[in-house]
Amino acid sequence: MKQKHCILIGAPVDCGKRRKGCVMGPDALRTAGLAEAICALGHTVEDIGNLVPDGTDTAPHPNPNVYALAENIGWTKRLMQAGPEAAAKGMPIFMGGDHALAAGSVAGMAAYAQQQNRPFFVLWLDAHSDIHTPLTSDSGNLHGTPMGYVTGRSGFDGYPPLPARVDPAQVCMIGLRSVDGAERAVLADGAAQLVDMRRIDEEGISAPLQSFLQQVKAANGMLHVSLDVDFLDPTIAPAVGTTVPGGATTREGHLVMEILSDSGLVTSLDLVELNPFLDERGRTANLMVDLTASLLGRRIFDRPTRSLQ
Ligand code: 6HN
Ligand code: MN
Ligand code: MN
Ligand code: MN
Repeated sequence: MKQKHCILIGAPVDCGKRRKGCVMGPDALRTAGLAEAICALGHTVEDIGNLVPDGTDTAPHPNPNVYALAENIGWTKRLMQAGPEAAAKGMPIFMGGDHALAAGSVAGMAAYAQQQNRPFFVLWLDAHSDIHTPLTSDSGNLHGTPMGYVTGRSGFDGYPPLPARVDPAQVCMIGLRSVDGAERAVLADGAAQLVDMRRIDEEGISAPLQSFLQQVKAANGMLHVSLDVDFLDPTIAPAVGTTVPGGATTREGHLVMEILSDSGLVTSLDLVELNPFLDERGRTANLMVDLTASLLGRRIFDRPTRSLQ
């Protein structure tokens, strides 16, 4: 594949939910050898270190369950700025940190695509749709809201205005198996492409992904991939606070990444929700690194093998 310059952005966001540990995510990905794995594929890597959130004050929120609103807004502002800066130099890889970081990473990359006059697409690999607003979230955990923010839902008072709204028709979510009632209600308009685990079981993971990528390619779009650890089955990826049984297998995960790699369409990536405190001897961190390597061109064989006729 074409050589890339990858910019690793440490985003130790741990305020998107109450259970602590994602603060260690960027360092676990470093320890698992993310930069080395990317370099071994012939790309160049620049690790800009860990960012800190902007300072923000907020008034009390009408939903009393909302957790750490000011810190979440501060991270959103910081990452919204960091993404386009990195994108001007190479391919941003946001090392989370929990999924609240995607409010900033996705909004920033959408703004960058708009500057480039290119349509913007998001592939959301997750057990969850994360399309709540702070008002509809029962848990009050804002890692359940980044999709709501970037698609322009109301209820994000105090957040920075969106420079470019993400069109739900340009979003594909794969791996869904835990979607709350209020989320089903917004997704019911059918705009976003929703690939739940049943569909993956029945049709395979390749066909729905390929059809989404056709859409990206035809539009000459930029594509942001947001990979939540809980997209994967908890038996292979235990290091996440929101495990849901029945997730993607090791091969389904790699196949998605290999197909993305072949497409050459991915322009930015989130690696989120890794909680190293919950890991077993680094296996989840290692798997996230291996999946990133597949996305960046690692192959079992150089050319696809074909079965004998
Ligand atoms: N994640 N829907 C649940 C909630 O609390 O709103 C779970 C959110 C999970 C968030 O996957 O990043
Ligand atoms: Mn998520
Ligand atoms: Mn999730
Ligand atoms: Mn399955």
